[in-house]
Amino acid sequence: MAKVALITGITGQDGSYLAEFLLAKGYEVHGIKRRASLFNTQRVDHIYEDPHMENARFKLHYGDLTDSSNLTRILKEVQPDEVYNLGAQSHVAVSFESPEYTADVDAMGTLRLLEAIRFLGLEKKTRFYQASTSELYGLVQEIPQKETTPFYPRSPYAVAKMYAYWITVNYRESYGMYACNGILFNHESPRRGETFVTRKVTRGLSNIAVGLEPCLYMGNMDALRDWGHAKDYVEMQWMMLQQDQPEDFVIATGVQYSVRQFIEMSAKELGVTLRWEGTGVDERGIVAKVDGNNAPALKEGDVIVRIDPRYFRPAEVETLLGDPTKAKEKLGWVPQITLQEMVAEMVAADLETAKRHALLKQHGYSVAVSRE
Ligand code: NDP
Ligand code: GDR
Repeated sequence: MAKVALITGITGQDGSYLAEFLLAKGYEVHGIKRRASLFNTQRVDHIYEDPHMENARFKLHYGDLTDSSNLTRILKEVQPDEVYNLGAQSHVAVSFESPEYTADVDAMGTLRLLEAIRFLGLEKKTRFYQASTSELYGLVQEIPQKETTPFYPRSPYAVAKMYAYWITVNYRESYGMYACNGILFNHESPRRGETFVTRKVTRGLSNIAVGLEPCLYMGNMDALRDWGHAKDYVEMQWMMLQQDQPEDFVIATGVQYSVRQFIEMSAKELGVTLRWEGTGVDERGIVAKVDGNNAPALKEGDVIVRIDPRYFRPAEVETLLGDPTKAKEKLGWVPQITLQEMVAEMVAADLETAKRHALLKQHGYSVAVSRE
């Protein structure tokens, strides 16, 4: 019998990679998608199976983490062996704008799922993965951060995720559930949401390179992050549910770069050298010197990155660096994709899209480019 998995957040970056991974392992994969006025399944359309087909192994259910009756109904119907709770309002800056909603989805949503599993008497059958985050470390108390490092959340998102972390531990300890937290550091890919910093940079620079946008507006360029590839990280989400005992793990690369360095790596990939002229809000920004052939619309001296205080956060997480020793030793984990390879993949994908949009624009079609 094929194992059955239920993924919340299946339409997101991680949900799509995890669904692919589980299907390849022979699982029957169920996902919860939100009702939206436009199609929101682009990231999983390539693995979509017609529900009219007999033996379809990929099934989507309408649902929402704010609705416990609906979660209970789906769990009852699916009877999953494994639940991956990836659904969340996952944008840190947005959580300052919508703190109550973020808490409802990210904190209470986790409780609703755990309680539904218990209510249905599935607590001994269903294994539970919680998408915890390096944002829990916030104002860091130790460098690098590991499983025992104290938390100090710095945003409504991180505070909500802290509740989700502890309620997962609590259900494990109270009811003997196989429930665990993956404390994942930032992970990216060409499927990353467009407003997270890496994707904003690769997409923005690609648009500038083909003349669709004049300039990229950024926030804190000095923030330091430990960036890995989402494809590597979803494998670890699965690994955590295959152990004899449930435990929490840090997943990270152990290497740190600044936002500024990420911009420089992306520009190099596009064939553009960058030079700073000042670093303050009103100063000139990052100036391009064109080397390669990929940047036809750029002229030497063009300012392509400016600072916009709108993107500063009320409280910032300045530095994150993970220590993945436990995952390496117990799960045998070694990340496969380097940051350099990931930047190349993201730039190539965004440049192709930018070129397609530029062509449409040339032929009189309107294309919306910058959306924050
Ligand atoms: P995304 O933002 O790409 O995906 C989030 C998913 O959650 C989407 O499918 C979204 O649906 C869904 N969702 C949002 N609100 C609700 C709701 N009310 N009910 C049900 N589903 C909802 O995130 P990632 O894939 O990058 O991250 C996956 C998880 O891992 C998240 O919980 C995130 O907080 C956490 N995380 C991510 C890290 C990263 O670097 N990527 C690092 C550490 C933790 P829709 O498509 O309709 O918006
Ligand atoms: P983060 O990711 O907040 O770490 O949360 P994000 O990519 O949004 O920001 C990383 C750092 O870059 C700085 N920054 C900017 N960020 C954005 N989005 N836009 C900008 O213009 C910009 N300029 C500078 C930020 O201030 C920050 O320091 C992500 C999410 O996926 C969470 O869900 C997840 O839990 C954590 O990673 C680990």
